[in-house]
Amino acid sequence: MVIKNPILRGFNPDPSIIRAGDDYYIATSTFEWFPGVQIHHSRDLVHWELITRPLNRVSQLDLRGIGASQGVWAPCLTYHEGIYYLVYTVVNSFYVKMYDTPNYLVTATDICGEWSEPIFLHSYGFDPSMFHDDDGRKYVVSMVTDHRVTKRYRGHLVIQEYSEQERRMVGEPVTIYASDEHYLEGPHIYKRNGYYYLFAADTGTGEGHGQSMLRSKNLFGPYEAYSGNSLMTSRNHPELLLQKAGHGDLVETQNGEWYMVHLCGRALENRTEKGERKYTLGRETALQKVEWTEDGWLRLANGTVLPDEEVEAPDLPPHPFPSRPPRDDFDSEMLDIHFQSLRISLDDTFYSLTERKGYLRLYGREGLGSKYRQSLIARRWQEFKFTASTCLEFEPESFKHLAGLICFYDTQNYYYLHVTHDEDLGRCISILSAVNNMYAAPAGYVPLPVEAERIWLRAEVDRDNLQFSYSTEGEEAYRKIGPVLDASTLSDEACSEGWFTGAFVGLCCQDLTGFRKYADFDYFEYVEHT
Ligand code: 6LW
Repeated sequence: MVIKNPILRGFNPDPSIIRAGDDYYIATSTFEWFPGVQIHHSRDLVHWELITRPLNRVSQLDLRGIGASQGVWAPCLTYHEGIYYLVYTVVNSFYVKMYDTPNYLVTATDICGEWSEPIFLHSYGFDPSMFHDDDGRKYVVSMVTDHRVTKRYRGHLVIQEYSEQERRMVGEPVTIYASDEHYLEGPHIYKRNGYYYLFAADTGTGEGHGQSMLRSKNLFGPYEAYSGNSLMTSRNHPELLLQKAGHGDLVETQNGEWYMVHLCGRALENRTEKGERKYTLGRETALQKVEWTEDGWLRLANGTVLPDEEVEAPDLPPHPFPSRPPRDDFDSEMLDIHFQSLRISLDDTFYSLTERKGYLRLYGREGLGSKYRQSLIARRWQEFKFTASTCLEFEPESFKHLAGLICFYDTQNYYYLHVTHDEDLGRCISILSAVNNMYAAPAGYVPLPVEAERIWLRAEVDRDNLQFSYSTEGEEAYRKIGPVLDASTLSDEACSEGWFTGAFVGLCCQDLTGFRKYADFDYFEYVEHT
């Protein structure tokens, strides 16, 4: 068996991995998407399945008003004596140097069960990670930012003790790393053969990203850097499939094999004006086999520092999961786990799967620029080539009533094929595009036949091309609407407000009069093409 990278395709950055008995779990960042933190499960490191998102109540996570790519950053999952610990940052501001990065802890005894209310740790930096020392004491290490323009360390990591009994940080934060040359973030600490290892991402999350390692006999340092740093990077290798490799975390199998989970990205050749390649799929997660050297450092098992697309699987029994049908008919009373909502909780204040059996009813709410109460559910783009489609019934009475199929990056960047009403045309169809807040309607407004009850909508994405189609006579009668659109605008590099997530496709409904006009969607289908 081989591990095929990326293992978690589409927007799944900052992976943190644990093993609990024979089960492996990876937590990844979710930013402004709700519920917060994705957890995938595996038993063989080859097959992975999305199983839960722990931050699923507003009392745990209130993202209303939060900016694009803020919210939940870099969770760290650990498992100690039967308890799962999840620490994470909820970023409130980072567009200015004076970051607000409150860090929280939630715990659970069942990874899919109810997670606790959050415990506030501190706001001292981001990328918090919990380390459980042999004596049971717990520490949180984080990446401290510094707003002082003239006196700012590029990399500055601190560690502080956490008292489980008092449910708060205790003692003083101690700087364990400060450097103007090497920028380190995403720190994790492990203990092995008497050494504390500080494992951290270097050089930021772009194509220069890498993974570094330091060690010390003392938890509080001084830490000695590994001469083999970066022990993994795709830097200067634009030909590799897995770009941006870094932000790693380690796991040991039941049989003593070691693997490193890490962030990566797959580039489009289409570049921004600044010359950066674009990543519509956001930052993804890959896995590499690693091995310890005789002198107690770590290297990739392939003998290089370059991440592999195919990696030798561990010696574990295969454990595939059943594949999901591409079409969700909305026959279940539960929304499919792949859907997330924007900032607000996924609840019956804006959708219903029961009011009309077999349909998803979305009540129209705020506009696509709103950071508060949108009626939008969407899933990640996970491959360069896919088709997404839906069929809706909607009777708009005002141009302020809209419903349809959307390709979405953030509140400033999307392509929206929607049904609406126009005073002259009656019910009609249109595309609204937003590219860094520049609006256009590239197909104009096309009237729809009065007798058509159902409208089929389709988006076909092929790398940087997006073509919308629609039909009023069934799935056999699609006709194109609008030009081929530039899908690469929905990428980390092209979006100017936030740049950490990835493109989504989904369904939404707006009633800008405030009276909750609803639309009924019969299904949502997402099919990948290789
Ligand atoms: C993550 C940090 C980073 O917390 O991006 O560029 C942040 N570096 O490690 C969001 O993924």
